[in-house]
Amino acid sequence: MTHGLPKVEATPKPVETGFEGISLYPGFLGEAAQASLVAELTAALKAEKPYRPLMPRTGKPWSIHQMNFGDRGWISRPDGYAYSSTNPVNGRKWPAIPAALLALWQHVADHPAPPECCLVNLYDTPKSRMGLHRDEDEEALDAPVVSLSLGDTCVFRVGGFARGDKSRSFRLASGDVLVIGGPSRLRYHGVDRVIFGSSRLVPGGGRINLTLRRVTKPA
Ligand code: MD3
Ligand code: FE
Repeated sequence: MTHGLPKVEATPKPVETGFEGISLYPGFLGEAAQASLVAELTAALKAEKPYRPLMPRTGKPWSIHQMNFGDRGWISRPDGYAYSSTNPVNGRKWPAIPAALLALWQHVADHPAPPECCLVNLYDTPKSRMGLHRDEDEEALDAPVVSLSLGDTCVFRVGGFARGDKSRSFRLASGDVLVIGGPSRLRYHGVDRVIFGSSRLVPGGGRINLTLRRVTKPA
């Protein structure tokens, strides 16, 4: 067990979210696995500094920091959203997706191809949030999105398929894994707020979200 994930027989059952295709695994990662992943991420983010992305059109900075692992990184710039194999800040290829996260995808994604993007969202101030949006820049919309939460709990919102549809919020705590696929893959979603100081896992406080996505259709 080098990847720090629970044994397969210890994998918890998902709880009902009320949305077909959205499965929540509360506490999928135990405290030891969370701590070892945070240590690995802290080291990686020292070499690859997270940056504040800019909103399309307005060029306004986001309230969070981001970076990517994997062959395809998701970026937000004044000219739009895109997938890029290189970091726009330093021009270099993104580092490889950590083995523990590839293993997480294998456990829960029920998809034959590996993820190509691991977007790291750092909710590092009490004002950090993410507005309602859809993940729609991927060619492989048949693949699910797998999300892991670390650190402070957040209030997460899921809506419908149009921006104004009714929505519901629920909390995501440290170690929780969310798998979004099937008929819910294109639902609107966002992060209303982070309950700052609710966890002591992340040095300096805040919340780390790791979102794994398949971007291209396998050849
Ligand atoms: C529900 N990140 O990076 S991940 C994103 O917590 C993003 O940082 C959020 O949305 C975060 O794009 C949420 C969980 C997630 C991802 C995709 C979804 C939930 C979803 C797609 C449809 C419905
Ligand atoms: Fe999203």
